[in-house]
Amino acid sequence: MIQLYTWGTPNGRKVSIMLEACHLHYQVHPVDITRDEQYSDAFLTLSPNNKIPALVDDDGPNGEPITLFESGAILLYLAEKTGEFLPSDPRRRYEVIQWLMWQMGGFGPFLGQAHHFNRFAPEQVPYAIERYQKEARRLWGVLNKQLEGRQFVADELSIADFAIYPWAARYEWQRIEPETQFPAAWAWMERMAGLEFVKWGMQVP
Ligand SMILES: N[C@@H](CCC(=O)N[C@@H](CS)C(=O)NCC(=O)O)C(=O)O
Repeated sequence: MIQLYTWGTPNGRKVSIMLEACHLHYQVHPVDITRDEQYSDAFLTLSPNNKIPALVDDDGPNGEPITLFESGAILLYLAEKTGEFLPSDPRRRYEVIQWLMWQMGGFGPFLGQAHHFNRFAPEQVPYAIERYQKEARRLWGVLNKQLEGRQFVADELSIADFAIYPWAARYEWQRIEPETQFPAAWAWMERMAGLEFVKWGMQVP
């Protein structure tokens, strides 16, 4: 059985979308980051970086348990475990991996900063709001361009879509209006939102 330690945030939901997409059985352990539960000693043994998500699979490589943190690593692990949503052809595989890395290194962290300064910072910091707003618009532009004339971020539905979608779905916190500003990305979002396993994954925990 797979144990998922998570909270209702984009990085957690990437993994629940993948688990749902692969029809894997899993138990959800909510880690309430608004109550600092990510700093508990018990959670630290699973996630040394004190962040969700973390995953434990009793049936890991060679049948031995494995514990993982970092959502991108977890997505790659699940894709390799199941043989799904990550093509085996090297060219197509690296196409997916590069967009996964783009999300992990750019679309996630910078939009996270936009969320913080737009919604949660105890004071208005115009420089920071403008800085992350500008970067959010640039990143959305990159995504939109990639999606022009395509169904999915890479050549087929993949872990890259699962990684990017939950961040895109928080567009209001980023002060982005994808329907008018980024129509190709919006069409993809509607496509993603219509998938049953995405609906389920987005409700975890
Ligand atoms: N690079 C990490 C980032 C994880 C991350 O930032 N998780 C956030 C929630 S989306 C978290 O646990 N925040 C709690 C904190 O920062 O204390 C991943 O993708 O797994």
